[in-house]
Amino acid sequence: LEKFEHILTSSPAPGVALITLNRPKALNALCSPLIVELNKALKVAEEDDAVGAVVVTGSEKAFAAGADIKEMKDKTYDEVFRTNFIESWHRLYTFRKPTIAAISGFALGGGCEIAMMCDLLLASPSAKFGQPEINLGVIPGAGGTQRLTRLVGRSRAMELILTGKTFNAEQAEQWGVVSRVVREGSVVDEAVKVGEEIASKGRLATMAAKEAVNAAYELPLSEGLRLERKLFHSLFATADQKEGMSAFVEKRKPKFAHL
Ligand code: CO8
Repeated sequence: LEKFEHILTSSPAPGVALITLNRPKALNALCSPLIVELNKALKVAEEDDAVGAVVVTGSEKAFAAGADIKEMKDKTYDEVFRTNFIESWHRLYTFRKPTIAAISGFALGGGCEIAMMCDLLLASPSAKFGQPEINLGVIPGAGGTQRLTRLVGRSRAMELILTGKTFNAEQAEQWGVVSRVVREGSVVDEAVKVGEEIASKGRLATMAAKEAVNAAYELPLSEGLRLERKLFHSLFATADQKEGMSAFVEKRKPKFAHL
């Protein structure tokens, strides 16, 4: 595994890659070099057949307290436009295997946006979410106005984004931003457990499922249903479909190919 400066990578369980944001002194503020490293780690995980799911986490105190304000402070319009600033963050969303965010502490601004790019979010009771960009004279730039709105609805998203106020883990669960709040101190273990379970399924099926569910946020219903059916049909070309269905009929556990 490659050595990085701003992130840590490990394989805590079979089929699971764990990426830990690791700039403790800056509460994991997302500077450009960190995003470059994150994208490199994702590329490795995408190409590694042994990886079936990726967990992204931060520290107990902060998942990530946003884009690096010190780095952004003096940027000009010319520069952010020319370099398409923030565009490269999107790599996490186009990553093709399932991703799980394990969130403790602050998930603010770009931190909240990075979490929402993951397919499934688990939170500690301590997790604190928000899009405080309005307090800095800007707006969310990595999907906050779009993803948060789709998750929590327009009026609630407007209140959060226009006032910059934060919301807690319980609210995040109630509103459907996270799938579960878990016991304090257990969020990474829980996320790794879910990742391990996902990685034990057929790889092509989990990738197809991810693609189909995320398409529900991109496509009109008739097109989404068509894509789902096409992906469903395509899975009949896989050994995992034969194995999965034979195992059911033979009353045994399936042994999927890419383990
Ligand atoms: N960027 C840079 N440094 C940060 C950030 C950040 N986002 N957040 C915290 N830090 C640093 C602090 O500056 C401090 O460093 P130092 O010790 O050198 O002063 C260190 O981390 C510890 O922070 P605090 O002392 O502030 O810790 P507290 O526990 O008192 O407070 C908070 C924690 C409440 C999280 C506080 O740090 C805070 O409000 N942080 C900023 C949160 C924020 O506004 N985030 C949004 C940033 S903007 C953004 O993400 C936009 C994304 C898309 C941009 C698109 C632009 C085109």
